[in-house]
Amino acid sequence: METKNLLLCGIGSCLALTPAKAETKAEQKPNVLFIIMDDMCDWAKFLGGNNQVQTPNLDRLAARGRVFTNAYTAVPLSNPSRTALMSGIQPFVTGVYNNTNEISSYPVANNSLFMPRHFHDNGYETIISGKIFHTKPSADVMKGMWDDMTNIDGGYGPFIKNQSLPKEFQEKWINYEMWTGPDTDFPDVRNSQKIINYLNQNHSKPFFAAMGFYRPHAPYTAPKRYFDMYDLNTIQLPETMPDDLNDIPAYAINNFLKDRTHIASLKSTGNCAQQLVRAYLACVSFTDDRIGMILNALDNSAYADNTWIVLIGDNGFHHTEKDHWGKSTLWREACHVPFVIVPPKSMTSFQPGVCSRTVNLIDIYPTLIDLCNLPSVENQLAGTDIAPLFQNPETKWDKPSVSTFLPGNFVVHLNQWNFIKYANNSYELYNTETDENEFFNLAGKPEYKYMVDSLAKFLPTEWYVAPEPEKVESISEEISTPAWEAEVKRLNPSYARPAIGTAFANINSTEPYFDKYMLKGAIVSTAGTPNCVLAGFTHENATSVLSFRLSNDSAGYFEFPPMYNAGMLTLHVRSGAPNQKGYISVQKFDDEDWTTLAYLSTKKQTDFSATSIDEIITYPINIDEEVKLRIQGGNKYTQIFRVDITPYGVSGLQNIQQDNSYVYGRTLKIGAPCRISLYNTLGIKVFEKYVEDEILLPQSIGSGFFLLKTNMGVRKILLK
Ligand SMILES: [Ca+2]
Ligand SMILES: [Ca+2]
Repeated sequence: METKNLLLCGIGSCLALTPAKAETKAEQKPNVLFIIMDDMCDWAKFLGGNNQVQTPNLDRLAARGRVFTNAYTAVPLSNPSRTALMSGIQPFVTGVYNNTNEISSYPVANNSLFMPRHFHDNGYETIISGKIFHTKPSADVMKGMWDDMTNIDGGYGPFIKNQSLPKEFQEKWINYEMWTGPDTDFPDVRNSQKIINYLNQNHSKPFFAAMGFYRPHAPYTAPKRYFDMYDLNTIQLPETMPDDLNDIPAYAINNFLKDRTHIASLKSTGNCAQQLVRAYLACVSFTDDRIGMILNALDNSAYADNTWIVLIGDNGFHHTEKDHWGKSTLWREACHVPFVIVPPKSMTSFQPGVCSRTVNLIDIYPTLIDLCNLPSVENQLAGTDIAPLFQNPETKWDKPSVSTFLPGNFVVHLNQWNFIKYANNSYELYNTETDENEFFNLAGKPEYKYMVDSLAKFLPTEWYVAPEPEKVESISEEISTPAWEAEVKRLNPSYARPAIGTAFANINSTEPYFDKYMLKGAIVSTAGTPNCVLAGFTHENATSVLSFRLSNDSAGYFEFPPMYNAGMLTLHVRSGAPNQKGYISVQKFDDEDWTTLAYLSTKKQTDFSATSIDEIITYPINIDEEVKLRIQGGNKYTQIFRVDITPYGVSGLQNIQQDNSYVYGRTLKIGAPCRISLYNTLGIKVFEKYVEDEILLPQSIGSGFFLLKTNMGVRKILLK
């Protein structure tokens, strides 16, 4: 068999193929099975990151391949990590540093030749199942990349229905549930079955099949039997050191360790931290099991002898180390990942084992080009072809790995040395040979200056800095702008503004807004009256602005779209009760119900002067975390003309980006089937439909900003 003989030649000799041999190899293209685990740190048995974890399938896969024990992600966060490894371009070149925007909004990344496209263009059938990208390149790019996208994504579900942790720790993500519903509740199960089915079919072309697991990423829901594999009473937390943070630059602590208080209370409350560690381990074992099924399917298929397997985690994870539960740091926990390359079974000359040379996931693309004999990609790939290390793990190697997290923050790994340099020039140095946990920062010690100096040479000298993002300073500001006025007219050409002087009580509610409250038609004042006293804002002669009314029975309320944080709340209100004071309340959604942050008293209507009919109430919300707020009607009915919430601190107020839906052009793709509703910027519902997977939104609803409501909440989208 030609293929077999060829593969037996081994990589080392293939590297020096004669043209004639290269042609032979090109005719017999090997398949690639590419597997990504989401948020999978080095807690696989074969990597030794946790000695309690049970990963029999990952271990048997690793035993057949080259295990890169010193492998790092390009970015310790899903979207930039995946963008870097799929494009082969460093994040500090593309500008894809975080999860916020779609790849399509970054020209360098979007226009790159992504690895699956390169396979596709060279005769491969390209299959995607589950989560490979986090946010996507443009629709055109995606279409050119994949032959079959019917099983793309699927989402992080199922989400927790029965909260397991004590009330103070209950939330959507960092929590768990021992799932007793069917396994098929999990997209990972459905998606991996798709790959198994694919391996059981006959294919005339070579394939690049990519399987992206959502686990062990939170929420930590997994079938109960995987929790049962671990005895909670014997679960050990990762090793930590009490004063570990004392020798870390303040920059790192302030920017990357924002959940210290939460983690401290988790660790000090019963066995909560142990419960979470067990939940993560259960999710690892769940994924391990599915990977075992894929491996069995491959081994029993016609492709076992001619398929390469690449298995990785997209980023590492802290499980209370450095008082952190998460990724997005430059320490080893967040950057160190599993990385295994398994050769086709026919390559019997291959000697499995570990390679401790320093490598990075960005090396995958050039390496697969070599292993599959694809044409090289010029002027794009930052990584290094590590096929020589696959063949001979002792190959002399002096190339460092560079990982990035947000602009100007880097870690250089080289052999046992980890050198972190932050954007403010503070830095850390660790020797993992003697200090695997990175407890002891050697950066300030004169005897290690030589190492700092030598590793600093590998730091990027320039990097992409994004233009300042447009901040949404106020959710309601559109209400007051000319654009908003135009929108009113576009949507309702017959809309008649009340005449100047119309009595307050005559302004009636018209439309439901988010199905939650009544949008009032207008509020009226004398021409030129600054009835909203924000700087620079008057109603001029038009004298109308949209507003809404809270009923006086506490049933009415105005709910904000979810926000990342909230600073100062400003309300422009007018009591509907002429001679009585009243109040309205500000509420925050906590776990399961609304809790009141403040009762804000409103003046009696007769207290307002003729030139200023609004009462302006300010209240500092000051919550620097994801928050859902609403203003609820109090004991009198109240007209609200305008509501503003400034961002907390320096961070921008943004609508929450859902992980499971995205828009390209006019196509809306959702992670899991659900009913979606679209509202225009007036809050009027313009479209509603049950969507299985994706939908092309009709032109009839127009372009511009819309509010998308799914079972995951509400967010703002832009339709072009
Ligand atoms: Ca991830
Ligand atoms: Ca330390």
